[in-house]
Amino acid sequence: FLSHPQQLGVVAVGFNGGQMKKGVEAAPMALIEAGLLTQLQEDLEYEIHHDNTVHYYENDIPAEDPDHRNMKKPRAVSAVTERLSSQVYNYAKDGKFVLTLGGDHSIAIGTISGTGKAIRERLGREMAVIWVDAHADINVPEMSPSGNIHGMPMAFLTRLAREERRDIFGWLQDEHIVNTNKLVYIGLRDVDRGEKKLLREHGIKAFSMHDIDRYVIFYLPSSGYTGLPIMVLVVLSRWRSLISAMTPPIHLSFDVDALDPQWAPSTGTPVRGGLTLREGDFICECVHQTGNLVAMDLVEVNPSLESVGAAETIRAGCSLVRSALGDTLL
Ligand code: EXY
Ligand code: MN
Ligand code: MN
Ligand code: MN
Repeated sequence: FLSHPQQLGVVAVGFNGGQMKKGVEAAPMALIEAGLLTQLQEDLEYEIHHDNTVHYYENDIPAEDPDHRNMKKPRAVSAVTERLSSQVYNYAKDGKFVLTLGGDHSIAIGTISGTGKAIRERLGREMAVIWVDAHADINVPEMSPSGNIHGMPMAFLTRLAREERRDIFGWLQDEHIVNTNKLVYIGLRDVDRGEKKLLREHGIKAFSMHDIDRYVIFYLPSSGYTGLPIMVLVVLSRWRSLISAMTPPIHLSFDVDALDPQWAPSTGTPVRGGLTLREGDFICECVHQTGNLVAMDLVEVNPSLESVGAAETIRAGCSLVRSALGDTLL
């Protein structure tokens, strides 16, 4: 039993520069106004540390930011994620769980580098990343079809992409980096050709929608749907005490577009054929139950797209976060 409340550091990141659509910067405020932090505090009894600010990082964004190696707004994304990395690090180094509300997915360069560094220092361990997304976001700049950096964060975080210039991700050091054998994808269904090649060459684990369908069908009880998509996580949660010593600390990076547009229509790059909200929540619950979750990002909610679906998308986002923070049982 926990005798003291769990400490939760919250970072609200109103950043949209990793892609071209306006509106994703409004997500943190929308999620907070929907009551997310109140729910975490009152229902789940977290002690919340938050500066009551949505960060837009205006002072970090350079006036001149020409494309570099096919990347759009490289200096802006680099400067914002560098700042965010130390914000996240400052919470994680004290052992707080870090919840980051984005923003587009480029911000994961900041969040994951920050927790990765803190976990190395505090526990002497390499952290694992569970990346739940329709997309792999592992394009090396030169092979990106769009030049949008939200499609590249895992490339920089694993060093499959590298850049020496300090103002364009050259600030990423060894202590920030994620080992490709500590990365697992869930929900993939829109992966570029070059990305598929990288996943194969580096043996990166991925549960595509095909795998989710296969496990669900395989475990579908005769009386209706309960959903057991992620066998590995279920196994981990069953033998938690046995395995948790072997399981690394986990950073969960959840892109709301992993959900089917039916549940999360208000997002910049929706792809049909995705997770149901229940499957998304179930993944989050299982990750929570490992006992090893140290941080979560929720990204790519864009309340200005698909106005009818915005409230629904925000509610889905709140539900995913609550699930990851332990809102499982009665
Ligand atoms: N793979 C495509 C690209 O790199 O342009 C699409 C990326 C969309 C990324 C969204 C946030 O997950
Ligand atoms: Mn993404
Ligand atoms: Mn995505
Ligand atoms: Mn718990």
